[in-house]
Amino acid sequence: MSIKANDVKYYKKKGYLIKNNLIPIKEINKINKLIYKIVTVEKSKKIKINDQGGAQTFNNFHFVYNNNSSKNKEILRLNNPQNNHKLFFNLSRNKKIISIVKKLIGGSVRFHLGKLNFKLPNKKKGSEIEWHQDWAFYPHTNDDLVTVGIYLEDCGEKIGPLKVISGSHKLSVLSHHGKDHYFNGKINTRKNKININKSVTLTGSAGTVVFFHCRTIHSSGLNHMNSSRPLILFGYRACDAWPIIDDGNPHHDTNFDNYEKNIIIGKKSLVPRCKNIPIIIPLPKKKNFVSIYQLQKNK
Ligand SMILES: O=C(O)CCC(=O)C(=O)O
Repeated sequence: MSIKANDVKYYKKKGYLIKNNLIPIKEINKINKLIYKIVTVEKSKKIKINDQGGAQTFNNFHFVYNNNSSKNKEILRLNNPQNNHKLFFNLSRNKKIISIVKKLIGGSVRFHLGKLNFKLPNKKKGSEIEWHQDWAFYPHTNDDLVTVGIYLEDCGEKIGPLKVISGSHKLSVLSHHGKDHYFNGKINTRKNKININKSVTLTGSAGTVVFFHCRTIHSSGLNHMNSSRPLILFGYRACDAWPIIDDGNPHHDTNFDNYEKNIIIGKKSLVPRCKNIPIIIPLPKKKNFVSIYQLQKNK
């Protein structure tokens, strides 16, 4: 399955696209079984977690926690699931997803990032995601980058679904810095006159896949249900979109071979395509920054 010209037009206008039931439920069930296994093993380990689980690097596979109790681990995220399990890796290279991504970002595709987010249950504070643009975290030489969200469970209003501001990818790049001038990974929506009452909630059944532009403003609220909400997020970029900073994902300065290995469609090239778009460098960061969850706690 690919997409039609109308879908591409819609994405270019609105900055997002939803494809219902793109991944068959059989495949989703297998992934959920694997997640259950991984999480059960992790929770049974009685080790004290320091600093939310440590910083992300392109080649690790690690958990991010809401607290550091060894008894009741509140898992917020598994970074780089594709690095350790074939099922996740295959999903990150899923033909249907990649053919859509190819059309949305213009022909070449390089894998950028993978994460499995768990939104904690019962309105537990700590896993809301405030309004932000992914672009603010990882500026590139052009903005042909797309984030892909894969729903592993039915995602209704109460489970803390993704919300987007339609058309916001066309706005200027907004400051994600706090009053103290540190990067805090969120937008002051009032100051920037972003009408969040007009946001679109991206609900969908398990197997639904959402695509959004790296500059689309998005967020997700509290989970009112009594189990964690899993969501896989994969990022892809055009092969000639070169990262300006090392964001802890495959990067040419850190490991060039690995950077090249992540090309899915397209040819190797050392020629970045530079687009005249505004960029704000996501620095300085407060010490011990681990994830968006921690960053956004800063005012
Ligand atoms: O987990 C979510 O609901 C959204 C996550 C998100 O926007 C992010 O990790 O950048």
